[in-house]
Amino acid sequence: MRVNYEQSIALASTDPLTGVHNRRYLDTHLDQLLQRARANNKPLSVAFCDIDHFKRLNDTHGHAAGDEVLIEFTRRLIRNLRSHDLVARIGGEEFVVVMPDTPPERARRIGERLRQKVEQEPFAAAGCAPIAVTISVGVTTSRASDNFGVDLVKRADEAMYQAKNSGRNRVIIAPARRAVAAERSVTPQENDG
Ligand code: GH3
Ligand code: MG
Ligand code: MG
Repeated sequence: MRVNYEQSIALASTDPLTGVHNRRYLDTHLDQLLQRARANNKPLSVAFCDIDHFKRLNDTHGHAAGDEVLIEFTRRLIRNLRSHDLVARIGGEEFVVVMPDTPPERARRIGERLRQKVEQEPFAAAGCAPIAVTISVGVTTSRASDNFGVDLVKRADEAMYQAKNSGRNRVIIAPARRAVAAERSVTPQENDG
């Protein structure tokens, strides 16, 4: 009975197509990862990856080929990440990678490596010629002002959207902070003086 219970928990938190975590798993674990990072005074980074023109890929090669691309893409993600990084499929062709103990520059390099690993080698799908695939990636690192894990995901998503707008197949780092927030952050020091 215990095994069945654990199996059903695992199923409820796993994406059936790719075998990585699903959005529900991410939602229930990300806050904890952020709190732990904070308690240990370590940076937590998030990469939001979205496959470029995936609808067109489906239209051109068929939905089954699209599924194969999703599976192979997940393999490449996992192969190029550490075992304690968290990978979740949160939408059709949208994946979130959570990287504990990862400062901004390393997060950028990892995002760039993932982008290259997708672009460099075309994807195989049954009955299709090799398929060229690219991804757009948004990257961010935890800040003192982040209260919830979703704050990081939202910022990484916005950076990913910038990557789409600036031509796709690229990695964009979320800007340091908004101008208004920057102004506010100097106010207490001015008051101190
Ligand atoms: P962009 O470059 O702006 O990201 O464009 P896009 O076409 O990748 O994005 P859009 O959101 O327009 O399309 C996503 C497509 O993903 C549409 C949907 O049919 C497809 N999709 C969603 N889930 C699955 C799935 O499980 N399998 C397959 N094969 N396709 C899926
Ligand atoms: Mg897409
Ligand atoms: Mg998308």
